Amino acid sequence: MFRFTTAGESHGRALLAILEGLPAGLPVDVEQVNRELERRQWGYGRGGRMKIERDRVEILSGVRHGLTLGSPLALMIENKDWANWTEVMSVESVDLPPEKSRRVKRPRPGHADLAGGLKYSARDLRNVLERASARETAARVACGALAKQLLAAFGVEILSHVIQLGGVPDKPLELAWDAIAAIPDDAPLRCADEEAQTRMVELIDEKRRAGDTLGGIFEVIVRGIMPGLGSHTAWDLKLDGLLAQAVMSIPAVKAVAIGAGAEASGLPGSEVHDEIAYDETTKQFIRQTNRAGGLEGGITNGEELRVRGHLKPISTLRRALRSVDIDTKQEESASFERSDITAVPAAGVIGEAMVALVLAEAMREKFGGDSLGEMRRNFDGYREQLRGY
Ligand code: EPS
Repeated sequence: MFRFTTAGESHGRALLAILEGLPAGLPVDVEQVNRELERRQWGYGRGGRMKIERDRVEILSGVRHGLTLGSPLALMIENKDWANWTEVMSVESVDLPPEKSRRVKRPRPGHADLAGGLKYSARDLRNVLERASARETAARVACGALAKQLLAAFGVEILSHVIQLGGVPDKPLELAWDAIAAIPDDAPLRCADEEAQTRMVELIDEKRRAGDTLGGIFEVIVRGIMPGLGSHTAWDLKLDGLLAQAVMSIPAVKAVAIGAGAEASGLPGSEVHDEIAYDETTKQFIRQTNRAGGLEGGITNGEELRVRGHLKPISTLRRALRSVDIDTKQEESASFERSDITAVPAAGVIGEAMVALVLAEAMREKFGGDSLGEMRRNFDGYREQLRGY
């Protein structure tokens, strides 16, 4: 079984993850995991916290001499900011005077604060926000980086880019793999259209001055994926459903689309479905278009996988929205300490990780094997089967 779980609070000591189900014998590149963590931290519009953190992973188990053992991997990413929060986030009980307790009692509209407070009977909303914080996604990105390493061993590559931010440009960008792959690492918003990116940066500056925040849309693209992952046979085996759940679970994502997504519902079938042809030389079925985003019937069809995540604006606003004090029940403005203005490029990197984890699970399910060699034999056998179809 391929699965992962994370633990850790935003201002606690560390983030932790356990990842199970990688086959034995997979080479592990720790620096590649660190590069993914760095990519997640990058992006114009992040707040003061990203100046404090320098995320790096420590692998505590499951790897020996650079190769996976087939046993669970335990991962740790320290929170540098913990040094400033040792008392507030102490595991042992401590008596802090009210001015030092940093208790949160004015829930932010849009954040988990109030819903979580009601559910867990938390009178200090910090007990909710510490775990609801998007900081947790650093642990997901570390697991996703390892999933990417497994996928790369089978020729699968994953990228992401920002296709709209705060409504700029009017229509989300539609770009080919090469244009997305050419985005330089230091592009402020991981956007391939320089003119649009400049306008996005200006908009972020404007909203920063106004104490406001912004959302947007990222797209994850996967190339080299084999047809036949996922299944049409049961609702919970459909790969589009599994991807939607994984991407929807990213903080602030309110809609997920595959391929042409929502736009397809407004068009006639003749303008939506990707006509099928056969290439005699490569002996492969081909498509001129990919509005299905690489998935038909919940099964990969061999075309590029394209998944979009639509983010609402960050819910912590400097110009705070109206809320209610949970003690006095009086109107107050929502609490604010510091915040990002936007985090759409970071969400794209998290999207890559979540998509990689879902695909790694689907690959493990289809090709099995306890070692990488055994998995590869199964994979090669299936590829032969496709050639003979
Ligand atoms: C977050 C609030 C900010 C973000 C944080 C997510 O942190 P802080 O409250 O410490 O200023 O920077 O994101 C991260 C720390 C991260 O690593 O992505 C929130 O409330 O969700």
